Amino acid sequence: MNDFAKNFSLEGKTALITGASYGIGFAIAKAYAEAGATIVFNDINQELVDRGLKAYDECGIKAHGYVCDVTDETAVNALVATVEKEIGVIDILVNNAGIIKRIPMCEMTAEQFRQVIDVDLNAPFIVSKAVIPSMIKKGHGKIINICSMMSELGRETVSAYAAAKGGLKMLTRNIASEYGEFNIQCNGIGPGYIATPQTAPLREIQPDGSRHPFDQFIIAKTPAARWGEAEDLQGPAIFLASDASNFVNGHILYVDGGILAYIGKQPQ
Ligand code: NAP
Ligand code: GCO
Repeated sequence: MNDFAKNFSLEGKTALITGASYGIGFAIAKAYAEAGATIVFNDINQELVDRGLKAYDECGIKAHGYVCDVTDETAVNALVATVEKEIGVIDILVNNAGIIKRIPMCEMTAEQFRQVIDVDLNAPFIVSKAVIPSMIKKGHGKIINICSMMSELGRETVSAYAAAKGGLKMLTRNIASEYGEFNIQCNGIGPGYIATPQTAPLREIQPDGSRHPFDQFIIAKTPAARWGEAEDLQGPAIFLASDASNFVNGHILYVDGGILAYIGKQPQ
């Protein structure tokens, strides 16, 4: 391997990717394994963890999977202690686990709003807080928060999600500010609209065989003229986990096919 390629290698690193049984987390973990990292992931129940373990195994990856609710601070601390004891200090954390509730704001209960904030914002705080002390002792660490278009933009029905992902952008900058001196880099990835189960309801084929109106809307809003695939996030995720990004801190890397750059199609 030449020096340039070595910069992007994750050989010898241990990576914890939350909620990574499938979807974006799985794609990122798969890339990390291919770059040499040992993969640790968690998910909310045993069924999902088993599904993830099977999927990693089919790719020839020996991943370590655990049941852990990222909103439960006691469970997260126990998970991190187990990983540190049995596998090693977590060098790379990807706060990927997330939920969305698409409900008009005035119809949303405060409890529903809190649930989204809890998983999408409080949990990255809890998991980051659990891994940072050992990163400081080890002398380095990478934290990557999976943000969103909704870290920058609003739209109907996603008030809680936008509030959480906007907050996650600022948590990212704050972790970078507070722990940068310990050689910890905390950055975000802001995926555009990615074809995963989370966005499946926005892509359903209509009873008359036509494409979902939201699907057509996203294609028109995206200069790349397509939905992203989870694999589109692999290169950026490797960059932010590797030595290649050692002086990149508090940055949100939007991987959106150009959505945030685009005012929209001009009227014909
Ligand atoms: P996904 O398909 O819904 O996967 C998220 C994973 O997190 C699921 O396995 C989910 O389990 C798990 N999870 C939920 N709550 C959890 C908890 N409390 N503890 C542990 N695990 C939990 O989502 P995705 O589309 O791959 O998205 C992954 C991340 O990217 C999310 O943070 C999402 O907001 C973000 N994102 C997605 C898109 C997109 O277009 N897809 C774009 C921008 C950002 P369940 O299956 O039980 O829910
Ligand atoms: C929605 C979508 C989005 C995406 C993504 C965009 O309903 O608007 O689910 O929020 O999942 O986060 O970056």
